[in-house]
Amino acid sequence: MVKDLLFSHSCVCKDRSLLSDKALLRKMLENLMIVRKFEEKVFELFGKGLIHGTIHLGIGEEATGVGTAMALSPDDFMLVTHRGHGQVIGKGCGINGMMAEILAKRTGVCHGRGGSMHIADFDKGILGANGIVGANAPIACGAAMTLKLKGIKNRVSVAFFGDGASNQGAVHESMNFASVKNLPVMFCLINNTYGMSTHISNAVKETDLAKRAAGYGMKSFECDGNDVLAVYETAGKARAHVLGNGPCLLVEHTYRTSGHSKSDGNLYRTKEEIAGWEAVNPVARFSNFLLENKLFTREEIDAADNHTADSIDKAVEYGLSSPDPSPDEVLNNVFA
Ligand SMILES: Cc1ncc(C[n+]2csc(CCOP(=O)(O)OP(=O)(O)O)c2C)c(N)n1
Ligand SMILES: [Mg+2]
Repeated sequence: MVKDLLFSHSCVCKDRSLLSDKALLRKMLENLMIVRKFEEKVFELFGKGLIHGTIHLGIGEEATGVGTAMALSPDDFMLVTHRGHGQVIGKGCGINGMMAEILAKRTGVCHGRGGSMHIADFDKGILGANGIVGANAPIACGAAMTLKLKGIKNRVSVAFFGDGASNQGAVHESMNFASVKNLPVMFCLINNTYGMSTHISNAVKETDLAKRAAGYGMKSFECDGNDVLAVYETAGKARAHVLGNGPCLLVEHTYRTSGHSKSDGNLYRTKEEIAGWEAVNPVARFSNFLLENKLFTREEIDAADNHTADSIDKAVEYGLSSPDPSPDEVLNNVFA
């Protein structure tokens, strides 16, 4: 069912009342545009040798991070993936601090210590990203355990992880543990069908990953991860389920049109496959939906485009003009 929807050029909105919330729609549109432009800029800066370490871009997957994070409460905890720029921007992490972080500057959101793959912003409930795929899941359980032990009933802890990570033992153990202890964890599986160059069909016999939830006594939710409205609505339902009933698995189907990491010869997939998905990219799809349904005018879409381009330019200016961390501070904020 989800696969049929994936090649739609528009979006599906079941709760029509969302469509009268123009501020929400504008925020979704701007967040999608910001994530796309932010990552394109990071790619450019990387090519100029201005970024050290590595980067993982989620071009094509913008709706997963934005739609899910926007469906959360500001107080919810979130553990993000190595491909997490969109997830943290959706939760409200400022792009100036993110750009400075990626450029390893003192003004970065982690004081230049973490870079692209380790962005954390505790004030926004973002407990960090992880270079160990799948390690988010047990940490999300720990955060959920804190909520449970403190008797906090209106917050959830979200673990983002990929289809590749979903095969890690730690992820299976976390789903089992969360279920046994009835912890408020939303397991958010971003299924882009590849773990590096390995297609999902070469990694698991049963590729319908939502079925796994049953093995842990959990409910599963699924959505078209290239449709920001579908993601937002489904993540909202999943969150409500967690608050009322305990953990669940949410599977979001998407595709990264960018390479796996800083270098990727794309030898494991065809140009046609990539182009097919580029044609249904989440930013264009949502813009088209807003236009077709006369929710936004062409001028309003263009204004959002200009405004977001401007904010990216300012973030780059902020990052590049920020000071490097001082060698005297090298041991500050380092715990291990
Ligand atoms: C424990 C561990 N094993 C292997 C790696 C190397 N690695 C980095 S990203 C990645 C693929 C992860 O695939 P998936 O979870 O589907 O996320 P995606 O990259 O598709 O977003 C792998 C194997 C790692 N970082 N950590
Ligand atoms: Mg993957």
